[in-house]
Amino acid sequence: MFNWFSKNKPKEKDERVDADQTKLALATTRTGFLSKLGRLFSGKRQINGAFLDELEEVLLTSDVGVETSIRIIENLEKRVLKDAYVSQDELHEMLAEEISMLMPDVSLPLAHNFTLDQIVKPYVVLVVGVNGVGKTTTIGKLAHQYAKEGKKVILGAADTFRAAAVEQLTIWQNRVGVSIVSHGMNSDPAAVAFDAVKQAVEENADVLIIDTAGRLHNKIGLMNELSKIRRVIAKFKPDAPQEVLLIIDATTGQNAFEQAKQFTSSTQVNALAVTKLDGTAKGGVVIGVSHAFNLPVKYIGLGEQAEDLKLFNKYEFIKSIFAS
Ligand SMILES: Nc1nc2c(ncn2[C@@H]2O[C@H](COP(=O)(O)OP(=O)(O)OP(=O)(O)O)[C@@H](O)[C@H]2O)c(=O)[nH]1
Ligand SMILES: [Mg+2]
Repeated sequence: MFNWFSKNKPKEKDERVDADQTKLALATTRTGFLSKLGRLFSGKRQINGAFLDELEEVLLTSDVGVETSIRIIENLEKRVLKDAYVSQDELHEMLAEEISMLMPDVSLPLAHNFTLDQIVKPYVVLVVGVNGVGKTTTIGKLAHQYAKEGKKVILGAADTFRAAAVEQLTIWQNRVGVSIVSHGMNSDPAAVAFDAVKQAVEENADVLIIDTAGRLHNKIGLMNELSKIRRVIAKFKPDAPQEVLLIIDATTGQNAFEQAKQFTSSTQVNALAVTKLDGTAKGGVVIGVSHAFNLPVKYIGLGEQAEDLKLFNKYEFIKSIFAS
């Protein structure tokens, strides 16, 4: 009856997912979540009101978020006969299935699997998020992956707010061996974006990844700047940016929800990357933000090195949370 894990097991191993590293990185999240769940059990337990209240508490304290926790509880209530007894394994199976259903999958126009064949070149990725979440680092890692696949990659240095931002992107550019379009600090970020798209088209690049500022003088200024960058890109290439990747930092927990709200309301985000999942207990935020904002998680960041960005795989992620 309960076989979510065996039913959803991927048929082929995908190196870009790296199940082992995901499992390792999520160890803290898993331990916290499972030990809290474990405390609800001894043998089998009756699914009654008291149990569901306690379960909701476990989900909330695991940073899954209010909306998603309530939905999971409601769905469980619907599928389990009133006052039936379930084992811990059965509960894990049910939760896994519910979580899986609540998280949207990646679909076009997002290029998945780094196979850009279905997409008109250049594939433009606009990377947004508040300061310090890992935008520039994620861009470096992403450029590394695409370059390794033999793709021609250009970076756009549209975070012109700080000198260090351009420098940091240039370091990554050199490290992973791709091109960059930069006008230096304090230049107009939209002009950088425009020139980057122009160059990507002229040079027939496969991928253009544009870095943006995480902090300006104020929040409204930042949102206006991102809108302007978008408009300017679309003027040159109407279907771009195909990917607006919002970076959230798993360690910020509940704050990530507020950030997602800000950015989704002003920049038409269509994908998520959740960084710093290595060593935080707050992995539940991946589930909550994805569900609450109906955004597919495309990548997870599991460390600071070029190899530490992984393609998100729902099955491996959920398995990493429940596998004891
Ligand atoms: N442990 C860990 N650290 C990460 C990860 N991703 C980024 N970092 C670190 O987070 C810090 C901030 O990363 P940046 O890439 O500079 O963040 P940013 O969003 O570009 O920041 P601003 O340019 O200030 O807006 C750096 O020290 C990164 O090495 C990750 O997945 N795991
Ligand atoms: Mg940056």
